[in-house]
Amino acid sequence: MILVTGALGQIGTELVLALQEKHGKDKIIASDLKEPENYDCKFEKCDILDNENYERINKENGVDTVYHLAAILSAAGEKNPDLCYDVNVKGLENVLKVAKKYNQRLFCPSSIAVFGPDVPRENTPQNVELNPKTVYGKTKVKGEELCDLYFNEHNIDIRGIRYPGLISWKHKPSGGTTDYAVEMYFDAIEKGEYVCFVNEDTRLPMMFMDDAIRATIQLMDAPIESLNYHSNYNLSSMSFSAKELADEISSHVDFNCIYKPDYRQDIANTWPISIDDKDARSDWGWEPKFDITKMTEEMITNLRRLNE
Ligand code: NAD
Ligand code: AKB
Repeated sequence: MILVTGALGQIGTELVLALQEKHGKDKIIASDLKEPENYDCKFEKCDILDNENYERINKENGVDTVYHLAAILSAAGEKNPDLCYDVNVKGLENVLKVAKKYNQRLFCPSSIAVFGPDVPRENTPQNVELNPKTVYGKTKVKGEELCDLYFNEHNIDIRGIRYPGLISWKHKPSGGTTDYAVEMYFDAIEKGEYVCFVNEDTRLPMMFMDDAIRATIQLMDAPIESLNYHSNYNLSSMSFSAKELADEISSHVDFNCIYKPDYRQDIANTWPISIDDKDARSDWGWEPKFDITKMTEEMITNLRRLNE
């Protein structure tokens, strides 16, 4: 059985569907803090900090693989650092202990937030000193370290990707810094106007969700002998400024983008502009399929359909 924690979030919403398609609906259990209504998957309500309940769910269901997505993202983390540390570090420790006890395979995502402002911001390499400025980034570095420890000392098969900002239409994200790129699409369609919380020159690494889900499954399917890294693969697809994205959306929709940077600008300023992902490409054959043009066509088509 496969368990997905944080299943109701931006990635979980789409990963559960993809895993259901690959393995069959009865093989997937979704889990999150609150039980949703009319949810089309076996569901277990669980706070990741409640280790007794978390272990019970794993034991009772014979879980052998976990996709651990429960987390607090960067903007929410700056507002509530204690919660961010608890969920992202203590929560992960619970997941790792259970993975060790039941010999599970584990997917645990990291983020471009592990990088700080002192690394090369263009084509940021896989191996650089990690010195993030945000609470979220620090918890993600700690997460990578814990995963490495469990891989090396306890022989647990753990894999993970440093996702860039993910753009999707099935779930509107909240709590992240890269959310502006998603919100811009939603508000362009729904309101014809978007107030963007970073300035127009802000350029960050981004990826369409379909590519991110494909990469996740591809990494989990890769033979372990081919992997030179485990919980921390750099992954890249596209980079654009907020203004370039607004221009691209404007070629489909008549909308007005206003730039009013807030505290999230400071977070964005410390992150890379683009990422060098040559190890993911050579170790497990990663190649993105979506660029900004193709992604925008998909986003606009689907959001228009949902708003009809
Ligand atoms: P999200 O915020 O959309 O979803 C996280 C989910 O975790 C939410 O549904 C939330 O209810 C749940 N959660 C929070 N606290 C919990 C707790 N105590 N117990 C159980 N569940 C809890 O996040 P996401 O975008 O889906 O991100 C998933 C993972 O991917 C995270 O580790 C995140 O750091 C990483 N990531 C995401 C992005 C992105 O752009 N979406 C980029 C880089 C890395
Ligand atoms: C965030 O902005 O916090 C996430 C991330 C890049 O980790 N989307």
